[in-house]
Amino acid sequence: MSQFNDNMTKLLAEHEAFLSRKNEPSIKGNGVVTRYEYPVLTSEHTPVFWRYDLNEKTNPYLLERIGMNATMNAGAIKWKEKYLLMVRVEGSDRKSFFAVAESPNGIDNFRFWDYPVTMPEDVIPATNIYDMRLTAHEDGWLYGIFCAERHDDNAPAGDLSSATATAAIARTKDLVNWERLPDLKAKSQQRNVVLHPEFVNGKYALYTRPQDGFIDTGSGGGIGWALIDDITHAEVKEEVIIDRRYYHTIKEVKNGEGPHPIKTSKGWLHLAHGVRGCAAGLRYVLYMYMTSLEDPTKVIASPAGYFLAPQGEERIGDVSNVLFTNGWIADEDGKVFIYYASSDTRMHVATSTIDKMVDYCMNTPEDKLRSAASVEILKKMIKNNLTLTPQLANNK
Ligand code: BGC
Ligand code: BMA
Repeated sequence: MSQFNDNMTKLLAEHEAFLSRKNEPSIKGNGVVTRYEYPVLTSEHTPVFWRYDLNEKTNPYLLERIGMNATMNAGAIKWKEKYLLMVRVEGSDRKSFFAVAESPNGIDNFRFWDYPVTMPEDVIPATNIYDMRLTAHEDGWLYGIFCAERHDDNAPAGDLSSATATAAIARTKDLVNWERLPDLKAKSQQRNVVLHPEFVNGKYALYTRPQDGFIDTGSGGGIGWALIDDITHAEVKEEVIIDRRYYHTIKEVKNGEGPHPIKTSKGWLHLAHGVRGCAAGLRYVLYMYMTSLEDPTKVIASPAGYFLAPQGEERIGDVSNVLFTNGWIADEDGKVFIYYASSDTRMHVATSTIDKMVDYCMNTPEDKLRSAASVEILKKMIKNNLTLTPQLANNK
């Protein structure tokens, strides 16, 4: 065997061993979710034949030709009994694109489909596309809503960073062939737009996230809700804020809907991200809330604080101190697979159940927005526990 063939065989064998590695629950959990030892997807999971030219004539040194930088912010769906992630893959050229990765069990053995998604362009081509939310809508289509980013040509000459964020809409029946619909029309810029899976008053419904500028949400008060007459020419005419931001909370600076909510007998179960600023930059954590089945604009449960925050290696990456989510899968038996990215670098899974998450939402105290109120809530818990179990008290 030639040296080249030898090296290539080794490269492919090592990659196969890496892809088929079993993932195990990590030991410590808080009861609500189980985290796992390994990330489910990293840039190293991308196929060898995406990165290497495997032709000895054109690549005699067997060098990587196309670098993959990150696999993050994935949409998710159960599809033909497989767990599918619609991954935001970012090349070393900083361009993001979508690619599907599939696993038989949702926890490990994720493998990318051979080709990335060919997403048709809207009238004005986007520079970058990312963070797709998948919704199997009751109209029979599978929708993908994602952010399309373009340079802001109104910026002063030489300002190459100002950009615009718009919600792009596409639909498919097979996750391969996509029909691109016109981008969402709205008064403000929009990122983190998510399609609700059911019609509401006969209309499509969107979770929105109005923002004054590309980064600043400014007067955009939080996660919004808008009814859409025609999804093929979607326009936000009226927008109400359903989940507000508050001073000195985990969502002081920004928040945004994660994947579309899961319908439960107690209400719609939501997963979202909240952002606060600090000396180290922006800190992104995940939180939950619930809305009413009768009126999906009405919040019925709002547990205080974060549900998941970056831990250990999750804290470090291209954009450190970030957890972000836009995909989860609820199985028929009530098990839920939460897919989240850490630090704009890699994808993880955490598992829970609908019952546990509903319990978490309904029975975690709300944020009363002041230290003194938090202490009162804590004292009540301590008092109840020590009344019930006096032997636990240290100073009797
Ligand atoms: C990045 C996103 C980020 C956004 C706002 C974009 O250029 O690709 O990951 O969320 O900027 O910071
Ligand atoms: C954005 C998001 C994500 C990203 C995060 C942190 O606002 O939309 O794309 O994970 O910032 O960089």
